[in-house]
Amino acid sequence: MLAILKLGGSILCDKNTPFSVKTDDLKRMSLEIKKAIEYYKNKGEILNLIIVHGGGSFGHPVAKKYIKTNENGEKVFFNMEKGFWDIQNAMRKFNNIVIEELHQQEVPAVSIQPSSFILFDEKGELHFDTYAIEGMLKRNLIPVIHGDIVLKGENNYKIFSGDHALPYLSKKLNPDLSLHASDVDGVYDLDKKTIKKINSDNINDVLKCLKPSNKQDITGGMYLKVMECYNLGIKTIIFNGSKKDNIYKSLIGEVNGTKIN
Ligand code: IP8
Repeated sequence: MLAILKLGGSILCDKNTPFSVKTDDLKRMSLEIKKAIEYYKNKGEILNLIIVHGGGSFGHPVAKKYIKTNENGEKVFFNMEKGFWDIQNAMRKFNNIVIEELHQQEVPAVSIQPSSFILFDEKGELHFDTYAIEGMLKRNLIPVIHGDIVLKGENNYKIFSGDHALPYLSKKLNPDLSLHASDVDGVYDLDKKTIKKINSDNINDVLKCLKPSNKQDITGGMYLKVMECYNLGIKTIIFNGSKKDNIYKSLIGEVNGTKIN
């Protein structure tokens, strides 16, 4: 059983306060992950798991300091001799906190730092070698990869979002479960009801309901989540990871939310 689970930054952090972790929630989610590992073990199966987490109140506020709007109205990075490390460092700290808590619950998590080996080429194509990740999975380690700053093209930079990582890994590794834990019940329609399914029949209507990300985030919020998966043809579910037991339920294939396929 292979699952890829993205823990959105908003369920791990208070986005209004830089460098704040919701420690009780992180503990609960780690316990639920442990419980899912035990569930499969009791059935004589192994849960191979990749965890992806967002930038939360670490990556976003720090990256914002190094982005400005140029004379053509485009958002560009500046002062990256300092900024690359600043963003990398903030995400390393956050990733350490997440992994330490997983280890408190005896989840064998290990770190994957995107800024060291992932990049976008000039055309925006992602270059992401998963050989080490696959080797870790074979050894029953749980790679924990995160949103980060990465290189782009000849001399640019780009934010690599957890919402790039999940669809990319899902396309490449074809998991049994591809899971997006967010702080809402799924994708809402204009009446705030959860849309059960997104597919080619309703994608145009859904697009009218998608709002850009909240003001603290520099990446694309629900729009990026839906479109990255939809465009790559990934079957995934967006669900509320803030609700008790939902992380566990998602890992055993029993959570409610919005299914994309
Ligand atoms: O929260 C953003 O990752 P995301 C990462 O998954 C940084 O979009 C460094 C802001």
